[in-house]
Amino acid sequence: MSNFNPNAQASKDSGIFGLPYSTEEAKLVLLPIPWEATTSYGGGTSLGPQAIFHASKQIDLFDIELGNFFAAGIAMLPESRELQTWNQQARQAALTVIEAAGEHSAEINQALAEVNQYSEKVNTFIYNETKKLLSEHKYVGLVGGDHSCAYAIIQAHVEKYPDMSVLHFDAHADMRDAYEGFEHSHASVMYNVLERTALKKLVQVGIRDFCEEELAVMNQYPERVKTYFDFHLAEKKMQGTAWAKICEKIVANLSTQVYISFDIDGLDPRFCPHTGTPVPGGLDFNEALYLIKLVVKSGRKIIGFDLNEVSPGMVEDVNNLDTASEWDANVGARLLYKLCGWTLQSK
Ligand SMILES: [Mn+2]
Repeated sequence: MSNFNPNAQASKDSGIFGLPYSTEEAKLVLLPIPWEATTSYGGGTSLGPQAIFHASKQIDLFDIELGNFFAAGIAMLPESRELQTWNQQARQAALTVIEAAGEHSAEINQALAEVNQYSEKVNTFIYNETKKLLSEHKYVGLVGGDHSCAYAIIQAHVEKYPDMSVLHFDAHADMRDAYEGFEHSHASVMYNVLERTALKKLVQVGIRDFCEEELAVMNQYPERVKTYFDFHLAEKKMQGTAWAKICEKIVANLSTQVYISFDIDGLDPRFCPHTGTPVPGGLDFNEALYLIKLVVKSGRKIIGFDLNEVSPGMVEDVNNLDTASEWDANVGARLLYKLCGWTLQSK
């Protein structure tokens, strides 16, 4: 590590972002979760962590806003083989359920129960890993995988930081109760957070795809949930309200400790064309970064985060991505780097 030159090209055996730190040395540890059992539309997000790791090596470490923050140490844990196996097995069972399209038989119910059991196992894995790292005074960032992975890391953080808020970037409200019968569907993650954790405040940004039932859930908790719908944000901007002013209002909802749950599809789909459920509209890359920066500039502390639903598309080998596929991971890696930076910079 003493010979590490941040301006040189990343070496082959380097860690995430080309950094030399071990998990023990790192102040911020990234937890890769290759999980997408309940993905309902486009697949591939279980390859997200590997693709982001691969793409992260091309990033210039110096950051004009954040300086050389990486010196605090950032490392990504290796992917769990066990998780990879669970993902494949649960995915097979989930396809049986999804293809049945709401029909029920003993076989389908059995498959559904199997998926739900695997989801519980994944949640337990994420919860235990997060608890362990938090007890070692590390910051934890989860790299998904589908958005269902966020549930257990949020739960672990709420236990440590009972007054924290969640800032949630997404195209979808994720307020469905057991979507397609899956208790831990990617489309249910914030429903589960509200129903099963003691989180006091959820602030959603960029939401533009949801059903009436989901809106009812959001309205059920007027004090706990504040949603900034994408159409409304876009309208404000078209009418001449500065994004900076809008961000000030959004940030004012947050308590002093902030956890960020970032579904990449909250961005305009041109930044994530292969993500599972893209929706037109959404935030510009720099708008999202400005909002995150303002959280810190307002004196708040980012205490953890997840980045989900980055997908290189259905590729066989993430070490041989074509340019079109690498784009999603490239954006994901750069967003991840900024999330790490603002987390390490905020006091
Ligand atoms: Mn989501």
